[in-house]
Parts: sequence; structure tokens; C-alpha cells
Amino acid sequence: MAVANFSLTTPIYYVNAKPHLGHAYTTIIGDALARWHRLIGDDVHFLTGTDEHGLKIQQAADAAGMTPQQFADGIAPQFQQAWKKLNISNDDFIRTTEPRHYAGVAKLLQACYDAGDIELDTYTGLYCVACELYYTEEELVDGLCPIHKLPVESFEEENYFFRLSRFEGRLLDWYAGHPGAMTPEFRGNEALGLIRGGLRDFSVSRTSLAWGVPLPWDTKHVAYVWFDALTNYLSSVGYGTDDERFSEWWPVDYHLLGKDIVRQHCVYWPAMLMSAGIALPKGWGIGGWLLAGGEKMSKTSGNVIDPLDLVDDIGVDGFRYYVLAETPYGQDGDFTYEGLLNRYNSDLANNLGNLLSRVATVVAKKCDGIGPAPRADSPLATAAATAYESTSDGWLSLQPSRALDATWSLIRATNAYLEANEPWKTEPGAAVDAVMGDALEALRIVAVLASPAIPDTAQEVWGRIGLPGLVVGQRLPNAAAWGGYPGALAVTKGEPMFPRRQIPA
Ligand code: ME8
Repeated sequence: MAVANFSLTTPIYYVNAKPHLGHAYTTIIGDALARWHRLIGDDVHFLTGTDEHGLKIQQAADAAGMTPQQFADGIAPQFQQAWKKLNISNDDFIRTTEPRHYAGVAKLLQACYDAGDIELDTYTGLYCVACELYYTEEELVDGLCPIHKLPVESFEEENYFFRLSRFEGRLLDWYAGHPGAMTPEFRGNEALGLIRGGLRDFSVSRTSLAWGVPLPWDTKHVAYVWFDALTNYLSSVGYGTDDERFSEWWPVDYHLLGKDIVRQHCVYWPAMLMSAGIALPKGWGIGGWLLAGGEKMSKTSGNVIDPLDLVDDIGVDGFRYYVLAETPYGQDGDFTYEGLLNRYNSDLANNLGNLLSRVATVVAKKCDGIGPAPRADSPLATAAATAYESTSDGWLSLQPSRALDATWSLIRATNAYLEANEPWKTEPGAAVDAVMGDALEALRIVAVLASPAIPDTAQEVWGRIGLPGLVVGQRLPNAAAWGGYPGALAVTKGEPMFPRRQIPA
């Protein structure tokens, strides 16, 4: 199979405070998708990073009595460590304070300026510092920012403006020519609604703030934080520093983002790229919010849950599985601890953990601990083929919860197969060997298909059923073809993988 490039990005997170569950949510989805694409043989570039300029960071640094650079230097590694702990396989981590990023921002600003789409003007407006966005009076809710429910500040500045208003027709035409570029569709329609509602020019520079990238033609101004931040997607792959690398990795296949930053990603960003004559992204995945008690979890609202606490409690894979399986992509989900435990008990303890432990126990008792080979005409072969097809569809259409449900359908079918055949009640011999060989082969395929979501567990299953090497070294579709388990391998019982958890009263 030819190697294809597949690139995807998460938002780069503000360093005004440490990583929280909402950041982990988007990053885990990106990670699983990156891992699926590596399994199908793509050459993957998965990018995440931190957004370190702007008024919000300046204010946080002031409050901490530090320079913004010192402040960012303290928080950025916390994101890197959190992603390491969550087994995030990012290929790059960009910080907007890096020289390569400054080069990219300067180049993009200059390209839009040279195209005549950036012009000097005076602006008076209502600014939400938490959003780093201007609002009109009508957009406020009870006089407050509609997202953060915080008071806005009245600003008047001489700014350079990006003439977004010129791009309304071009953006609508482009999206009409690229149906399905934004996923899920209902979120894409919200973005189209923003464009149809009329576009206002936005300011792309600040003089009231020194913390940012200077405009190349007027260094009294620094770039507006969103112009700066969006450009990370280009600067990370060589825009402004390495043309060859840039042509290899741009345009990106998917920008993953939350519904709170659709305007910037699906309206501002493509217009900036059009202005500079740069190809548009191939896709956007727009996720919903993970709510805590019905409110968006955010640093600004103060209702944050630390993902690392949950990992200590339920394990990395327990947490990753919950994030991916619980809520259909694009919808809002309400995080509850009880929901996390329920998901863990039903899918990981009762289904996967139970299947593995049954298989290992029966192989120990009835097959001398040596896993038999599967039958070519096993009744489970069809379930495995269907599970693979639907798992693949789920990942490729950016629906992790559907992909996992499809993978789990093979676990459920295998448990049902064991219950129907009751090998634990049968005398050792050909009949037991046949059933156990089939179950081991199903577990092998499950390990491969589940590996993007729960990589450590998948590797553990792989090893316990006696297979050598790494699950991440497998390649689909071959690795899902029925009959790959060779038999005559030592099967290890091991500790229970996902012990059941009590739901607190
Ligand atoms: O907006 N539920 O950074 P940010 C789900 N720096 N996802 C959530 C979430 C929640 N409760 N809270 C945050 C920024 N997220 C800019 C981005 S990109 C060029 C610049 C996720 O730290 C979600 O993906 O506020 C959201 O879009 C992102 O974190 C915002 O993170």
C-alpha cells in the first residue's frame, strides 16, 4: 500500500492555567485518530501545542508577578507532561513563542498585507479578554460575553484590520464546493450561518500590548493573538522556514477544535489563507463541550476537573476509553464520575476484561496453557469482518464512539459464542481447542482494532495471548483478516485487567 500523508491538529491551548479535562478531551480524540491512521499505514503528523501570547496570558503573568515568557515557560511543560501521561502520540508540540512560529506569523501577515487585505483603521469595540474577541452590543447576553458570561471591556485602538467582509461570497462558494469539509454537519451549518449572517473586518494588531509577534512593516504593533495562534498550523510544518517540508504537509487533513472556536477556525482562518494564496484545510472536526454540572468546563469558569486525577483513579485507558466512547462526536456531554465508572464497568470490566480472563482461564485448564489455532470457517469470522468494516468507517468519519461500539460488537459476539459453547464444561480435546482458537483470534483482532483508543491495554492483551512484537507494528487491513493467530503460543492469565468498581452511593 502506498504511504499517504495524514496530518491533524488540536487547538493550541492557552497557557493561562494548567491542562484540564476539556483540553484532554480534544487531544485524546486527535490521538486516537492519529493512531488509527498509523495502523492503516499512513505517514502521520499529529500536532498540538500552546498559545502563549495575548492579553489573557499577559494578565495571568501580571497576576503571578512574572514576565509572560516566564509564566508560559512554567505552564507549557505541564501540557507536555499531561499529554505524556495520557499516552498522546503527538509528532510535534509547537509553542507560539518559538522562533519558527515568529517566522511563520511574519510571513503570513506580510502576504495578507501585500494582497491589500490588511489596512490601518481606528476601532472602538467591546472586548472579552477571556475569548480574546470583540463583540457587538447585540451579541452580548445581559451585557455579558455570551461564552464566558463575563463583563466585556470597551476598547478604542488604532489597529490594522483584516478585511474579512470581502470574503463572504468566496467563503460560501468554497464551502459549497467542499461539502462535508466540516464534521459533523450540524456544526458545519452553524459555521455557515456565521458567514451568511455577514462578516465584519477584524483587527489583527494591538499597540496596547507588547506581548506578541511584531508586524513586519510596523513594529509598534504586535499581531492579534488569534491571527498569531492560527498560524501555528502553518509554522509548525515549515511555513516561513522550510518550504519543502511545508509542501509535504500542507494542507492539513483535519483541524480538530471545540465549538467555542468555530468562528476563528472556519471563518477567519480560511479567509486569511485565501488572502495569502495558501490552500485551505481539507477538513475540520468540530467537537461539542464536555460540561460539568451543565456548564462548560473552563479555566475562566473555575469548574475544571484535572484529567490527571482521573487517570490516577481509573487508569489511562479507562479514562481514554470513556472520553472516546461516551459521547457522539460533536454533541455536548455531561461529565459525571458515576458515568465514568458505569462505562468502565460495562465495557471494560464486564466485556473486555471478562473475555480475556475467561479465555486465559479455559486455555490454562483445558489446553495446558497453550493457545490453539482458530478455524478457517469459524462462526466468529463474519462478526470480525463486520467489526473491522464498521470500526474503520467510524474512525474515518470521525465518530470514535461508533468505531468503538463496532469493535466492542466483536467482544460481545465472542463472549456470546463462549456462553453458547461452554468450553469450560467440555472435556479437553478438539472441540474445546476449536472454540478457544476462535476466541483467541477474535481477541487478537480486538487488540488491533482497539489499540488507537486503549494502546496499553491492547499491547497487554497481545502479549497475554502469546503474540510477539507490538500491536502498533500491525498494519490494517491485513491485521484484521481472520486467521492471523498462529496457535501453539503460551497464554498468560495475569492479574484481572479491569477490576470492577463500586459505584459510590
Ligand atoms: O481557545 N469541553 O485555547 P483554550 C470540550 N488558544 N473541549 C474543551 C473544553 C470543554 N469543556 N474546554 C476546552 C483556545 N476544550 C485558543 C485556541 S487554536 C489556533 C487557539 C478544548 O485553551 C476545545 O477543543 O481555551 C476548545 O476548542 C479548546 O480546548 C480551547 O482551548
